[in-house]
Amino acid sequence: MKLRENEINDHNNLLKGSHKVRFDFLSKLIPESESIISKLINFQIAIPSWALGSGGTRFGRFPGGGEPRNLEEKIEDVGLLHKLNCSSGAISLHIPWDVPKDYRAIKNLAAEYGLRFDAMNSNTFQDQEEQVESYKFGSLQHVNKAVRKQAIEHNIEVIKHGIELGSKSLTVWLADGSCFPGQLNFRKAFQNTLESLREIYAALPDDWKMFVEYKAYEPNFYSTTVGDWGQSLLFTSKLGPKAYTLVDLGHHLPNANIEQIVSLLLMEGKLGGFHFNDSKYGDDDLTTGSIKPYQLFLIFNELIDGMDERNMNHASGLGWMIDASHNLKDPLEDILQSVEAIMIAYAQALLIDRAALKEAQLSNDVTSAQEILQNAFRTDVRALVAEARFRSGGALSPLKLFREIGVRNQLIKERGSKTIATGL
Ligand code: RM4
Ligand code: MN
Ligand code: MN
Repeated sequence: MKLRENEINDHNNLLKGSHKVRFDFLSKLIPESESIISKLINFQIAIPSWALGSGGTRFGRFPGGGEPRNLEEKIEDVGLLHKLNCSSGAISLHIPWDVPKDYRAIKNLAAEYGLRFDAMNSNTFQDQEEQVESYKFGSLQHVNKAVRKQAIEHNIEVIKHGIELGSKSLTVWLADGSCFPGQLNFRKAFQNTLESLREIYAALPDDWKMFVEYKAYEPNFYSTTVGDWGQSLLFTSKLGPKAYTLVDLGHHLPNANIEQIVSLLLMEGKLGGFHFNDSKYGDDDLTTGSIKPYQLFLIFNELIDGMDERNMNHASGLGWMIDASHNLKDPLEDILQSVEAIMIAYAQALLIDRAALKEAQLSNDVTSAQEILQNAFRTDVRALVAEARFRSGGALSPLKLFREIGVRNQLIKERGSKTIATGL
């Protein structure tokens, strides 16, 4: 379904008055509000094609109906989100869940919605029907060369799809690891993986990046071959300048200091991409900002600090993506909430008085350092985020409009109540 222009206008006209009161108040308080708004307008977050249907757990799945049945409908859904919030101008595809049949038609469709293709994702964590070798005991790490070869070829295939669509990066997330002590020779697994990644790296076009995503555990529960940022950094450093580490917020052991990881990876010029979500325990893939919004803000603090230090463009310097998949909420509402939380954390981090923070750090004024950060975090910047969206032609309240016009019911009418999107 497509939104009609007047639906956004009518909605905005109703909310404009109260928005203006809040925005005028805030812009008086924040002298740099115009520059923050222009940064917010430029900031785009890619939507993963596998988050548009209801996510399942290993115990069950409760599809909500109207899920996209194919790649075209997935693009349509992201197009709808982008129309509402003007901040989701990219889609990230997972192969083979989303193999494009007609590149030109898919590219045209995406362009119609103002979308570009973000990182391509390979999948060597599941066996496909037509596949000869099994990934049960790993893919790029596998003891059997034929399995490694198949996984390498799959990744090269994914790059080829990406080239056709205009993507510029490949994300490799491996489920490889072991479930029991003694199952794996750690060094051999690392070396096999490195050798395989090198072959994939060799197939990358010059203007592409490879993101190596780490994850502490699951589906393997004793060891993961790319288990943390240190292991990922080891791989990406050995691979070369086009290889970067990707941080997925849910892929750490409990209480890991993710902001410190981000800071050091940026310092080394090796942070490449980001998967936003939130978690209480593990890779919970909950809505971004729903559990630990302060952590999200602290991460953005380090991102801005580290990117500014290297003169990186906030919008294009890293690959920004949501990687969440929900089994209770409407997946589109969930993504709207995630995008909003990311924009809020970004805006708040832009508010930080960096000169004063530096001063406080140099004089070991711990109290002031905390005050400076928390002053920014406790500022309600929602009117700034809404203003940025409004100026781009989006809805003042995307979620409200989504419900007012009954998007889910319309999608169910169009697609049926029993549709199931490819993905997890
Ligand atoms: C993994 C990881 C990857 C994602 C898959 C579906 O846990 O987060 O980024 O591609 O899930
Ligand atoms: Mn991820
Ligand atoms: Mn994950």
